[in-house]
Amino acid sequence: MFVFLLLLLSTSCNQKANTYFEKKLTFPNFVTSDQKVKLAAYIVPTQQQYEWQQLELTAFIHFGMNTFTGREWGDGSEDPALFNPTDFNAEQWVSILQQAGFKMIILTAKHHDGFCLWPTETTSHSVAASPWRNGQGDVVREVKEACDKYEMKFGLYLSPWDRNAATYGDSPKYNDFFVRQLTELLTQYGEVHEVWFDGANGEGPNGKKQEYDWVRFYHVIDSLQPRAIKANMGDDVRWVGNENGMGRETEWSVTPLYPEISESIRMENERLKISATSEDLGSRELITEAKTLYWYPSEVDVSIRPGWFYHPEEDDQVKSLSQLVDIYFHSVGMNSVLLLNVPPDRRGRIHETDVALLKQFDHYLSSLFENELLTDGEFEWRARSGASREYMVKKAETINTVMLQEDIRKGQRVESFSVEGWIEEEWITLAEGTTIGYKRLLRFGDVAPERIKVTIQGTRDIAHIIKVGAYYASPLSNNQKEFRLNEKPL
Ligand code: FUL
Repeated sequence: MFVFLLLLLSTSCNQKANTYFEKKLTFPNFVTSDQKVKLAAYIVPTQQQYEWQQLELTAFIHFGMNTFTGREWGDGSEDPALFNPTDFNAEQWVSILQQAGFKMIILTAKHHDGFCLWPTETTSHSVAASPWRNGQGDVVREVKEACDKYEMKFGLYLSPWDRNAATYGDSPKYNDFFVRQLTELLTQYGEVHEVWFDGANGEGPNGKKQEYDWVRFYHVIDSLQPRAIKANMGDDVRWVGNENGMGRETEWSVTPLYPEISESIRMENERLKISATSEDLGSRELITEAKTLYWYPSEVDVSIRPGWFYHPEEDDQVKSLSQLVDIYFHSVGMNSVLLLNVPPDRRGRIHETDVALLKQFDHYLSSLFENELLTDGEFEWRARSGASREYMVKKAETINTVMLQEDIRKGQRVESFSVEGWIEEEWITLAEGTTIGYKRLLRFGDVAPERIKVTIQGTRDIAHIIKVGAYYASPLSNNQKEFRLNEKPL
């Protein structure tokens, strides 16, 4: 690898260098700060991470014991007899989400209460002990079969924190138990495209804290489902840092952040003062301090309702179309994948209100982006710092939205850019930004320029811009319900 590094470092900006580092690069000791920044531009996603990024819209399904108890976090003492959907229909979930443009579904196979949605052999606290389908049901299987039928990808959320398991807190024993659960899920249901671990870690019944064996969990996934993306506490996809649907203005997929699966990584994150919620995860200053960089892109998880689980009293608090569209612009439009939670109700169906909203959401986005208003934004532009390029707007068309995309297979490089419009014989700034990455969407007031000009003001090496688009987004009423959590974007 050192030979590649030397070659790359000796290649000046105007020569073609095509040495890339997939997912991870540890710097040798001799590199300068500038060289580190240049090397960061050559870190690229794995094929699986690249395919995952292109999904753009993925759906979370929180369904389980909490659906029937009305809670968000069960304590594990719930009677399995409570789990009894009256009209369970996984095909309804999958078909609705597929028609709304979602490409993957991630199901909570087990939440913190420990109740398993599949008939596991590891515990009696599962659907097998419930009255649903006379104890013969398997939610995981029905969802997976529906996903296969509708050509949707399928992912699993398996909570490491388990408030029912007697061994929780007895670290080696619980880790064995968790590995058995993981093994069942990864061997009995065909291909699993994403495994989502959250980091919640509570006390065990005996007061002991559970030490998860993350390295072993990763190994189990890598050996049983080598193509699966490991998310959140996994090392392929990181949590954006909030649950409001808000990505960062500056969102780097190349970062020194790594999930804290060992003491040495915990110490390195501490040395760099970074965590999933940090505002800066990829600046030049941070790269200069870093020893290792990763391709570790962001996933924005947010619920369509106030809670993650369905509660009938929240039927009138489903997000509005304008809130959902804002979330789309702040997630997919900010170099992230959106993971939108749509929790089925006690019947085991997605509620009519949510269905109607998903249809409107799809309709809005399709009509927005199907109508491309530039004539010539579809070819690769290799841009150096300071380079500009003009694009023709279709005659007499009004625009208020711009899309920019880098070819991330050649790294994420752009640090700052601007978009101007030629209006009444002068260039007017329409939008400015920092990172682009896989996709950047910008909104501005209605204008009808003859052409637009994109300037790449700063880039870490030649930027590969593969798409510039312009669109007209029809106005959405702002007079809608407030966000439940209205913290500012990071
Ligand atoms: C969190 C959990 O505690 C919530 O209940 C929910 O599942 C969310 C997606 O992750 O860590």
